[in-house]
Amino acid sequence: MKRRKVLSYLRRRRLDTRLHFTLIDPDKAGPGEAAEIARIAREAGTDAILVGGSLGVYEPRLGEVVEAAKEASGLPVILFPGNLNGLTPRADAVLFMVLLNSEDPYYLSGVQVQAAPVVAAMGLEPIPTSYIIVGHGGAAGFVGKARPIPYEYPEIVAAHALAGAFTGASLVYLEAGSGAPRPVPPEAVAMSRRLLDKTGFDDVLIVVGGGVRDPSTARRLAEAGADALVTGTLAEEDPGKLASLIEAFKSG
Ligand code: 1GP
Repeated sequence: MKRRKVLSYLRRRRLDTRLHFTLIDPDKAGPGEAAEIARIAREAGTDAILVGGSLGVYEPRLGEVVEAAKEASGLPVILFPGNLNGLTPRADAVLFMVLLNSEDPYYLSGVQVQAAPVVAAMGLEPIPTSYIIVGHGGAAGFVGKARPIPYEYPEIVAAHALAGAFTGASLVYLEAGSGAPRPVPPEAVAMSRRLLDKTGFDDVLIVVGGGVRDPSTARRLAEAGADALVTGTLAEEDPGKLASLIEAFKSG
């Protein structure tokens, strides 16, 4: 494994454009659907495919979904695991996450200790990621026993983002939860961006996801300073709408 190959790709690409990631949940899409979503997403301008979910992820189906998405898109496939069962050697990298506002030590250090030797043995590139659950939180928030940060407290989100960066994260992922009725507020993104830049952590990528379904929301998040947007539900339900969403985010 070449160290940090996928992270370097993301950082390099970010110099030219904001990034878009398409999330495929193997509990909802099999290899055939994954290939179709990945192909459309690639044409729509997505930069990488995330594969993962909170429940119902198992081998060999996970590996088959990863393989199908990779083949159809030619893009890096990055695992987005809810637990140890979300790992497969067939991916390029893994978001190696600490769920920063979990109340359960398992999601703060327990699962990482279990996963680290497996990630190493699989030859997966770990991308150090602080995962921060905001507002609704979705299944990820519930399963990860998070204490979601209320939508009304952008300064608490920003404090988490800083703490993530100061403890070594390359990515800070602000998550409202898949299918959330409200996305992460742009104010929370803007405040995180401001503090990261002010403290010299301007190379930390802010990833935002959960409940973003329309171009104007995507544009507001871009204007607030998000580096990457993750789209899952829309990609599964209405992939034809990805192109305008991605265009709005990247030009915002
Ligand atoms: C979920 O942030 C992602 O982890 C994507 O959310 O399914 O709402 O696009 P959506």
